[in-house]
Amino acid sequence: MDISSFDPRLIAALRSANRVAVLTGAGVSAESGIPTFRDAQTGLWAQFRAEDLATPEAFRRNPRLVWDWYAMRREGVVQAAPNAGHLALVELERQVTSGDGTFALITQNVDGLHAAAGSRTVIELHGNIRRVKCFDCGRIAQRWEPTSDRPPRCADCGGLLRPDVVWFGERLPADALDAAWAAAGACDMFLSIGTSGLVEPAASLPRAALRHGATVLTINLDVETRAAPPRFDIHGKAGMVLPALVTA
Ligand code: BV8
Ligand code: ZN
Repeated sequence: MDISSFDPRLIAALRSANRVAVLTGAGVSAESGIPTFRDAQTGLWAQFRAEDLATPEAFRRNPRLVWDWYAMRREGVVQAAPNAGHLALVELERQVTSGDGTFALITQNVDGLHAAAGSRTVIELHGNIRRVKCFDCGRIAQRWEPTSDRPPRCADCGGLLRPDVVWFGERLPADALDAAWAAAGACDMFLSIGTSGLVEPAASLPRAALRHGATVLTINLDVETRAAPPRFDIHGKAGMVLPALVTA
């Protein structure tokens, strides 16, 4: 993939962009070996839909089942490494902010791979699986002793520990959500990468950017490549398209 693969109007828009906002989803971590939400669950988890396990109701019903699911996912995350897509976004941030440009990286991913790649301004809309917090008092626990108790208990109030992620039906962290809306509302270039756009309120961010006159580029495996400025869609893998685009 090289500069000739891209619509010259898109390259021109990227070059002149001064306020860039990026939204990422599970697709940007797929090439790091982390299954997306759309990917069917495997093994003993095959019988469950991700949406059914990622809820406070599921945790109340069966805390050990939900704790074990997240422990399994956490294992996969800590063994994963950022891929070329993550690294290209670090380079894009460097390019945009080397002048007086602004850059915001908004992610739905709970894997922490953007920060691990070196991205500086990461807005985690749905939390981070590497942290746990108390289901009762909400206190964050960076470390927790893997005891026979699954889930382990809060050292302060004895409540059950849960992953510090946002479950369906739960409110997103206000500061992260406000920062995301502000970035989408002020940007002149919005990139939506590897997200199916099914989960709200994150799915509304590209629309907010479009409403404010931004150019919106979508990179995904379930869109066809097409150009209808200010919208551009590119069918392809983030780890392939992003490095070529940033180089271009
Ligand atoms: C809330 C953390 C309110 C946990 C997650 C309005 C309309 C309808 C419904 C709602 C609405 N407003 C709210 C809702 C309900 C709900 C919702 O949106 N439901 C959906 C299912 C309809 N939203 C909520 O519940 C939110 N909370 O609204 O609270 C409130 C207000 C006041 C008081 C109380 C409450 C909370 C939503 C957050 C839930 N938590 N994650 C965990 O991870 O376990 S969501 C989780 O799923 C992810 O974070 C992500 O957001 C989503 C998965 O989507 P994607 O990341 O896009 O991944 P997906 O697998 O779907 O797609 C991957 C894409 O990548 C595909 O398109 C594929 O083609 C592409 N791809 C694959 N490989 C590659 C690639 N692309 C490029 N390169 C590749 N290599
Ligand atoms: Zn507690």
